[in-house]
Amino acid sequence: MDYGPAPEDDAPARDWLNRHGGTFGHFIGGSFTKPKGETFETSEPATGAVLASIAQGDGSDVDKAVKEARKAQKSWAALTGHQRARHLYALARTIQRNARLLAVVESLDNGKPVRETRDIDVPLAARHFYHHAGWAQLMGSEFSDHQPVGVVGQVIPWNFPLLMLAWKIAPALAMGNTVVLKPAEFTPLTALLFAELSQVAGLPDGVLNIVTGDGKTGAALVEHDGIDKVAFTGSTEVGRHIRKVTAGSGKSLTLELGGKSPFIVFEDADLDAAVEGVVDAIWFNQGQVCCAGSRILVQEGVAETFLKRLRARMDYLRVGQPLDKSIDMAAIVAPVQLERIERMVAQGVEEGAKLHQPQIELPKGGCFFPPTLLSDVQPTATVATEEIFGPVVVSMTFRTPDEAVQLANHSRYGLSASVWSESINLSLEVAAKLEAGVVWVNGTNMLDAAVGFGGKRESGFGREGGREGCYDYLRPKAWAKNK
Ligand code: TAP
Repeated sequence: MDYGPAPEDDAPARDWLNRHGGTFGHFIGGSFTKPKGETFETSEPATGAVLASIAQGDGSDVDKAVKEARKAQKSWAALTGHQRARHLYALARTIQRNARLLAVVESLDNGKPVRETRDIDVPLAARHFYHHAGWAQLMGSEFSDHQPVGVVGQVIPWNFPLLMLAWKIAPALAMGNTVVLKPAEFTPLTALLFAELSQVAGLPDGVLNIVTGDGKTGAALVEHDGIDKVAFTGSTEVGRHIRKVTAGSGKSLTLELGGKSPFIVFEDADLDAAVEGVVDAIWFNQGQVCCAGSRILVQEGVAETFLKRLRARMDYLRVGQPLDKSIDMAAIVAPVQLERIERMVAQGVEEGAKLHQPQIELPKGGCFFPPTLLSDVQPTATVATEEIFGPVVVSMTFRTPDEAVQLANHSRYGLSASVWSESINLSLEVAAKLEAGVVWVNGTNMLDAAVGFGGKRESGFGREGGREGCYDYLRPKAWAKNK
């Protein structure tokens, strides 16, 4: 008999889908368009069942959305900071009021555990709007001599659909911009639900527009002449392409891209805490996290003990259905991503890595992959250099702090890093030398709306969160008056 908590009730989410007849158009100028033309299906990664049929946006849909955003921008920017703040507070509060519904829709569409959507994705999304309501009020003082960029085209990935939407929309709106956002093809539902909720919260028409579709829709948005800035989160490959096509266009650009973040364990570290750190670093959201600690670097003297404890811990991880509140990991977002993970793990083994996967039964019929450790990996191996974006961590050893730094920085990415040691001096000394936008000491995945998050090198540029993130949605303007 299973004495675990009852699974989360999915009836309200199913009701919401049914209210829309299982079909969604774009959200343009404050209402949903009638879906016409091409559509695609979004399904549950955990079962393969279809959830809804979604409009595939083309150039003319993007054009309409950009025009609505342009129409709304002047009056949105003309509001006082205080008035805009009230709208952001209303959005935050509306997210909180609908937290359960958002959490379940997100878990169904993305496949991630409802424990995470309920306790992390949704609360952090609300927090982002609350935090940026504060910045909106400071528009006239803190950001004097700056103006809104204008109309922003935003393209987001599937790994944190609602949270990435919040990271994009909250600072853009707070700083007086209007938005056209394209969610990922695999996970459009919470963006559409959020759009509906924005009407409940009283957001003026045209301030937020959502155009659904695949990469072609994203490309049409990025290349549209009517937008003033592109804010993109996704893979380095697509980011590189976007940088090329926007070059010379006058559009501002921020890119939040991939990562291959080091997780450095020194021999004086609290090893049990570090083992729990790995669980959070790589098995949270099935490792589909840009800042996942996917490369363990462990000091030689403790490597054997540490990896033994990690393997033992892995045996207690539970993989199950997203709405089961007792599980640690649920589904991978889509078959194509699952195949990529399987292929890369096979390649890792071919290249000489030692494979450990706990003997656990995976649910049938969906996209599931077990927690995986590849040890004895060479620093140049494909699995040590390429982002896997799945529940797979590789491990290597080092002898000295200098060697740890060298190994950690042996990457084309530079998003995050995590250092585990009981010596604050050693931790800070190493942290200063790491090529990363954010470094965590004795912790991992510590994100806050008040702190600018972003990368260097091929992890992109620009920041999301905090004061720095606001500046990315503004343009400086110098004023001079002749006597
Ligand atoms: P991508 O394949 O790059 O897709 C990201 C978004 O771009 C999707 O909405 C995608 O549409 C769209 N897109 C694809 N081709 C495009 C084009 N030519 N022009 C404009 N838009 C285009 O990434 P993904 O697989 O969804 O997400 C995983 C990646 O995102 C990983 O590399 C991860 O590290 C990165 N990521 C980074 C961060 C930060 S903050 N640095 C956070 C989360 C994720 P479709 O999905 O509909 O094809």
